Amino acid sequence: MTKPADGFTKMSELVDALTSAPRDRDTYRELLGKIRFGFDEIAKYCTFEDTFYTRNLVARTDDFELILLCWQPGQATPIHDHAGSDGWMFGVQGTLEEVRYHWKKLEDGCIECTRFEKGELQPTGISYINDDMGIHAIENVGGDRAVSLHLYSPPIDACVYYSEDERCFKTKEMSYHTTNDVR
Ligand code: CSS
Ligand code: FE2
Repeated sequence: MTKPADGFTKMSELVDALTSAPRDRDTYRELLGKIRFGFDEIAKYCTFEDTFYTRNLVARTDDFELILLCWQPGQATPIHDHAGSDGWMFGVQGTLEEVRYHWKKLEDGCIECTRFEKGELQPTGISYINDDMGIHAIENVGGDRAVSLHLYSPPIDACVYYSEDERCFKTKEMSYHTTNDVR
């Protein structure tokens, strides 16, 4: 049985542990699995906008970035990649749907994305993706606001997304709505 003391009861404890850990997939996954804090530790990073989900920086080093994403009902990402990074998503609040896709180039040069998997992220759930596993889109399918904590290693400065209108991939520079590095 895991004792509560084995986990992180403060966001700063998680950040300290990530900062001092080696850049290692299994270690990062294990550390996320030790989150024991609740919404009170997360509330100060939350911002919501009506136009787009928000990306709120919690901590960043050369090895990782930890970001809190806040989603109004119906807000979604386009289909996107993760620029070669490992990406974990920890559910904090609400219900997020993840749809994974394979893609191929058609004879006319356009890109076609085919969905092959659908999942839901609920509070305390953890999902993982990298580019070898596919590209994906996330949507807040619940009736309430949703919040998720994302760990990318290394940090993602730009990613590739799928333009449904033009049926091609485009590059997007990533930005933060708020930065509140706790280190
Ligand atoms: N990659 C998206 C969220 S879905 S993993 C982002 O960081 O904005
Ligand atoms: Fe993603």
